[in-house]
Amino acid sequence: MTRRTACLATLVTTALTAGLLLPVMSAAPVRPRAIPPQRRPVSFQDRLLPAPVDGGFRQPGYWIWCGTVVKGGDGQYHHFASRWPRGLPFGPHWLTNSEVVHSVSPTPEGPYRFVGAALPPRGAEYWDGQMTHNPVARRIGEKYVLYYTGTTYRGERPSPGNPTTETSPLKLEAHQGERIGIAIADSPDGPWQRFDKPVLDVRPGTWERHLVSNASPLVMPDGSILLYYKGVEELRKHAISVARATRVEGPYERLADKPFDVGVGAEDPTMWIENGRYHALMLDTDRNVSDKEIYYATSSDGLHWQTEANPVAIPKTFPWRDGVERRMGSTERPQILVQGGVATHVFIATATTVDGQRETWSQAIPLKPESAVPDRVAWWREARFGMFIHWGLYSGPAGFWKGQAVRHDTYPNPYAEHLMWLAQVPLADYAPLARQFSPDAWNARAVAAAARAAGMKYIVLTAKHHDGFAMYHSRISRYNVVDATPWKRDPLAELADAAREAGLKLGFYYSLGRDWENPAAYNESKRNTWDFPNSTPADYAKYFEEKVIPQLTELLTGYGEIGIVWFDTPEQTTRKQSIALEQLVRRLQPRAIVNTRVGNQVGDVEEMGDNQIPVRPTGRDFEVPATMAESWGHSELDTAPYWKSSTRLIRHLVDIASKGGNYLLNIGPDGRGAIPPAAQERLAAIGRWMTSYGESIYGTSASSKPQPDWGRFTQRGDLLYAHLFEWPGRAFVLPVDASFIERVELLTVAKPIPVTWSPSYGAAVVLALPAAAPDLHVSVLRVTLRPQEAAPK
Ligand code: H79
Repeated sequence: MTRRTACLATLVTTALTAGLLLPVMSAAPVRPRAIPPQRRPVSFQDRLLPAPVDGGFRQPGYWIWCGTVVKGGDGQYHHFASRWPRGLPFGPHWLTNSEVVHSVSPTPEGPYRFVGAALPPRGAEYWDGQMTHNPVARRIGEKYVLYYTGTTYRGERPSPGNPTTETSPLKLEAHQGERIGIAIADSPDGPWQRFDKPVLDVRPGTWERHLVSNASPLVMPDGSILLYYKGVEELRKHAISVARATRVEGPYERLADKPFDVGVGAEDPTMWIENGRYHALMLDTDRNVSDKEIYYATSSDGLHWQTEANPVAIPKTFPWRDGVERRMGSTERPQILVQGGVATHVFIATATTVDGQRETWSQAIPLKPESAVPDRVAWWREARFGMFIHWGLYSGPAGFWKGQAVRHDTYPNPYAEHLMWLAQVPLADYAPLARQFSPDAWNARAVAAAARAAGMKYIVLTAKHHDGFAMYHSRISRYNVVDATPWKRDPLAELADAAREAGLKLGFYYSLGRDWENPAAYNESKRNTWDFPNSTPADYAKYFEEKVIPQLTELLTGYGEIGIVWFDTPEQTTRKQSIALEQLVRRLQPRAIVNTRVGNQVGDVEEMGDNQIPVRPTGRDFEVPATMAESWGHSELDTAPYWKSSTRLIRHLVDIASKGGNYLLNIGPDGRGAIPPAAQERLAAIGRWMTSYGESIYGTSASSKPQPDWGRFTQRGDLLYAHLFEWPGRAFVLPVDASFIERVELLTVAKPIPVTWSPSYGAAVVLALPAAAPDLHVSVLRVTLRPQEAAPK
């Protein structure tokens, strides 16, 4: 602490004790401001529009790779790509026989019509005399520029009658000779001026001593050029770095001595500037996050790049305009087309194998602007309140096994849905519970109606809990509610219909890292050791591929639109598996939210710990899953004292909304499928409160006002809601400066009652309130703020 601040601190303390602080603070009253959770960066994948089936560029008889497009002064789109004869195997002949060719189309997406070779072989005596490859076309100032990789070698060019091999001296010579060059023209039709030297050469003795290739220029607003490129130290050891030039011709000077960290093993970047940020697409060569797919990174300075937890930008299966799902064999070499500051298309080098025949081409994928990407969390943020339903084979036993209450060393009243694990019930004894499962009181319509009446906007049902039993009609496991019970009904299907009729969103819960029925579902501490003592960590992948992925596919395709996929207990799940799950959801239900319990920081909304309300806003969208008593599944051990009062539940809802989050409140239907009376009473009480005061919850955000002792604030636009947990009596000091207040009303069951107020000292007003609280649980004051002067955001 400096002396000056130390002095100030003393002054403040003195002022506080003397009751003088308020006038000091009133100097600069702060207008209450809604603080919505930060929107996550737009994921590139959400920008992909369906790809035209006949778009891009292909040419019979040739391998086509690395497409790049620039718009010409003629209004045409000019596409440059590498090609080499199909009569030669793809590799290593891209390295010996590629040449950059030119094609043209009136539209960016093509199909492009072949024009001719732009950079044909010009003789082994030139550095790029035998091969030109990986073009990137840009308009820089008045010139058109092709950045490309070139090489040369002695001897004959291989030909269909005389191919070369991966290990031939010729191939190695061509590989080691790779350098980065430029060609310049006044028009995309050429003629292209080439140079005697590459613009970027190797640096002996460094990480880029073997070769440099695959350049990606980023033209900066000041006209300078950042040139990203790949350096190779030795075979299969490559990295990305960046050089800079103030003129196209160079010199290009390295900005760093070392390659930079792009977070994931990366190759072939394409970089651009959009909406004031740097963007990059690269290839996940190390298969760290994907099956060698294209991923996305952003940067604020072009040098330090960040990726999202799930950075996959262009999955191998992407949407096609004819609606047919195709999985590409390869998707590489992304190149971006930016028009008027907006990325409008991405071009990728694409390969598929059809009937044993490999085909490659340059594919165009149109893009939405970032601003047009809908926020899949919007409805959820508006909803603020949902119903969780824990229901399964454990609901009948309700916390008892063989007549004994099931307890745990440290919990006298543990979760009833963990029965199988807590009592170490062998599968042979647990599975027969299904034969007694005949819940005659289950009524999906009544459940949806109860949720709706409570003011809830979405319902999440346990499709599979830790016991591994599917509460829906699974076709890949007979251990499910339709095939294994006399009841033979699918409650998820019934709830999906009922929710839709009631205007509620549907979600399902899926226990990811625990499955006590599946022998391969390894889990460090919560696995079924009594039936499957020999499972090992390596088994988890088998369980993941053979149960998790197939069941999620069923759940995502068989029940109509899904609002949220609610994963739990990721535990053994690897980052790649978490990403694969999110990718599966994106592909099958692009509008569905994924919670963060998919694991490894992946997901749209942050799932807080069970019954854990954060102390302050988290800065992200979050949800608190919570119980009315102790257990999630119905439990006879949840006796009256365990149940939280309606008042407490309503205050939790308010508290969570005041921090910008959602409340997912659980009910545990019993073995007959009935909602226990204690839960019904609470739902009804919350519903009555929400009917009168719901406007203070739905679509609100946290308020910038500090949390008061007497309750909470929520805010929506110019409406500030003060939730009073304790009724203050007739005079109440509301800590909002008089100059910001237009109107104050007390919300009631009937109608809002105007409240008179008088400016007090400092940034507060004194309200004249009735003597008695208008509401038993939480009373609500609605403060209408004066419309804000046009202020910068
Ligand atoms: O589905 C609900 C829970 O069953 C699940 N998450 C919510 C949404 C959950 N799984 N594990 N946990 C919560 C935490 C595990 C707690 C435990 Fe215990 C503590 C397991 C053993 C000790 C309490 C006491 C539960 C069983 C015994």
